[in-house]
Amino acid sequence: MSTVALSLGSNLGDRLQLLRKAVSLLKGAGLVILASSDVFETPPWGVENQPRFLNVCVLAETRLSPEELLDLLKQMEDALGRTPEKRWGPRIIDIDILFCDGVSVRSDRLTIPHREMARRAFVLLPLAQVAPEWRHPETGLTPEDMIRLLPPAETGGILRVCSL
Ligand code: A4P
Ligand code: MG
Repeated sequence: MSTVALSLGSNLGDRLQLLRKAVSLLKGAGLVILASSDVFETPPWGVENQPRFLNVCVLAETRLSPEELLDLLKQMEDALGRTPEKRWGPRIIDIDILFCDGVSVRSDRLTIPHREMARRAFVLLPLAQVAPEWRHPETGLTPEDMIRLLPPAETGGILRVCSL
């Protein structure tokens, strides 16, 4: 069994319903959810001219390898109706693998820990709720440490909306 952290985001359609549906699909596929963060509404990062996102993190246990987990997440995104979109553009659902135990993976398809996580408050705030003790295997930093290193503007405008 591995412990994995996933980041889920949506900024199109019924965003809260889509996040809840995605988590129930994860359970249906055999992942055991250990913890879910609150739902945060976050300003769009990367491409600013698009609707605000809802973001959550879940901590889960799985027997899947990181590659099998990625395949499952892609299938789930398709099942929820995701269509190809531009980089960092609007999407009905996006599910990324943040970490998988203390493992580092770097292949054409997969980078674990997620390559952008340290720059993204919309990932780190929910992650700090579900995995406060986790340390990035390359930097040794916890989610809170990474949040403290962000420019203050990055954490502005993020609102806790509700529990998942
Ligand atoms: N990939 C590599 N590593 C991973 C990983 N750890 N987890 C590859 C998941 N996928 C990983 O991803 C592209 C490819 O990355 C995958 O096929 C996989 O092989 P994708 O989900 O198909 O495309 P994408 O999500 O559009 O990737 P992109 O362009 O990197 O977007 P991001 O980085 O996911 O950013 N602002 C806020 N506030 N909240 C958000 O949730 N999300 C994005 C999307 C932009 N701005 C946002 C948010
Ligand atoms: Mg993705």
